[in-house]
Amino acid sequence: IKRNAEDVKTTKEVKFHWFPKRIADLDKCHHLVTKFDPDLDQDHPGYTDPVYRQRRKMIGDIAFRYRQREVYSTLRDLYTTHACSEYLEAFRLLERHCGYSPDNIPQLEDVSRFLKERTGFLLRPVAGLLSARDFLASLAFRVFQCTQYIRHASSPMHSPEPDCVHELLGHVPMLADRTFAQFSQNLGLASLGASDEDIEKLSTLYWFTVEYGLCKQNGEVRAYGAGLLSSYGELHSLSDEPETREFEPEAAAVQPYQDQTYQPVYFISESFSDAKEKFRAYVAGIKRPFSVRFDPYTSSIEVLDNP
Ligand code: HBI
Ligand code: FE
Repeated sequence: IKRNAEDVKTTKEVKFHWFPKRIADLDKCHHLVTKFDPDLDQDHPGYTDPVYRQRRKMIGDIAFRYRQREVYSTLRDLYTTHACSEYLEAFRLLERHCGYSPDNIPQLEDVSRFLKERTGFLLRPVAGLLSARDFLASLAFRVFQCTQYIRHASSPMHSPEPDCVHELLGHVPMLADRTFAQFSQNLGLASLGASDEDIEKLSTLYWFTVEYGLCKQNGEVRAYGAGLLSSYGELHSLSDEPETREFEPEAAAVQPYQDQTYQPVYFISESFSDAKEKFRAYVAGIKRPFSVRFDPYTSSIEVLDNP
């Protein structure tokens, strides 16, 4: 986040405080004085009134959310040069039809309806980070568990956990692509009833594809991973030519990953069809005493005993 570096300038050893220079910089003037906050001040007339405090919190959250405009516009500027064509196509449609814009956070229901028409994926609200097993299982049904809250306003460009910026700008556009949607569902199907070790491998595969995957397009390297597409810093850092390897599920499934800082290595796929085919071959090697099939008519899983 730029603010820290600019906080104190050291030109000719003269130090002064950072101050806003454009009206948009007021997004950074958000430091509340909390001494009369009804949640913290025992003398506040509303301190003992939980209904009042909750309402205050809701209104306060709307004020904080105002800063979303900064994240949205900053990321969007990078997409033309860094996102894959499937992402760009869906993003255009989401802006045209689904209320994606610098000063609006679209409703889950509207976005879910859009995805349903494109690929059959549904969004389902979730309160936070799920266990890998539960998260992957939902993908088997073409259901994407989607957080609703937004990151903390003090750190607009970074969130340690998924938030609605990550879901809406990272995951949703890719879920509108048919091949990518099928790949995601296949990951989910492979996870059903799998051993803990296999869940760990599938999660790591998910990490290096759905979250941090790169692909080749017209001789260029483009991002399709949601973790990249929702992080200005990491997406931008791709221009510094980080270490990349050709996507191989066996290798990606056991590659140590980084959830505190940028990835030390990225995997590049030739195309989504290619990634999907390689993954199919990988899954065939996972031992399970049964196989599963998704029945789209009833949205349920059929379990078939292996002979
Ligand atoms: N839970 N809500 C939520 N969102 C995710 O993206 C998510 C998760 N749990 C686990 C997870 N992602 C991945 O790290 C893999 O383990 C599947
Ligand atoms: Fe994610």
